[in-house]
Amino acid sequence: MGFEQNFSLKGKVAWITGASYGIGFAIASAYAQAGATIVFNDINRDLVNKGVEAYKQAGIQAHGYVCDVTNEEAVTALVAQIEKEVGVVDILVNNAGIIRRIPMTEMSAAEFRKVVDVDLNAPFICSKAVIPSMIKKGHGKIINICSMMSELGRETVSAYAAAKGGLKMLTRNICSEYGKYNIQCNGIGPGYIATPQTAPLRERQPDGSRHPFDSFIIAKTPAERWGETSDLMGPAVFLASDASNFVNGHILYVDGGILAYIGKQP
Ligand code: NAP
Ligand code: GCO
Repeated sequence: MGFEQNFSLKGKVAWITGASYGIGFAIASAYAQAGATIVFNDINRDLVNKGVEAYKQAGIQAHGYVCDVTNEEAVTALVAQIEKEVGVVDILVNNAGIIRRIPMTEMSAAEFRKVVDVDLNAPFICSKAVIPSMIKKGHGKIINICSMMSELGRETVSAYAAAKGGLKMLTRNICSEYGKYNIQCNGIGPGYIATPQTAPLRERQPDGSRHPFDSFIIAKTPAERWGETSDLMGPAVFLASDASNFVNGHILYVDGGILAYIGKQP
């Protein structure tokens, strides 16, 4: 077999959470092109149906399920259903996530908890649900979608940064606890990517000028551009494939160089 087989996902079942669109959809599309069978979930039937259609338009027969990833009972039942209807999950991507941009002193504890529930507790719940079968099968890949906020803070994103910082350490702990079973758990830390989640940060101003945050990110990024979801596809395939079998507990930042750069002088 050629060296490229190391990057093949043929014969693998990949579950990407919250993947009706956005980053999750792009990663799932890359996995399908690499040969994987795609399973995704989203929070309501309408989103799942739109996602199944979007995958179909891309030539992908994806298996879509309605599931709130914060609900442990529902996730446990979903994994059993996936194993029955599709197969054991070989690759889990904890992608589903939310953000609430609220100054900390104005944020309720309930709002803080909700963000942590989706962005940190859910990856724990989903990982816990798939690991036993990965152990039995003798291999597994778990990829957590972290963030610049796994390393940096900024105004108004206290809950999100706390959750994504915790997700970095959950990644390292799953690596530490399950590496002996040939399970690799790594993270992808996207920079600022053009998706619905960041649309408010890129809105054109009434005078047609760039949003101030948009200009700020361009100045902070050596690549001098926002990332596209397609920028994440290659790194995601690498971390899901045999090519990364000795990479564990690592957060691969796909950020155009933001974390390495002090920022363009005004
Ligand atoms: P997005 O466009 O907001 O998509 C997030 C997806 O997760 C949506 O389909 C959403 O469904 C789903 N979701 C939310 N809560 C859920 C729940 N409880 N159960 C199941 N699904 C749920 O976000 P994105 O920009 O693609 O980001 C995807 C991941 O990358 C997130 O973890 C985000 O934090 C992370 N990330 C994004 C960026 C960026 O710049 N965009 C950078 C770094 C990291 P609904 O539409 O119903 O909410
Ligand atoms: C924000 C953005 C970021 C990105 C991403 C950066 O408000 O600062 O939403 O948090 O989503 O996480 O890596």
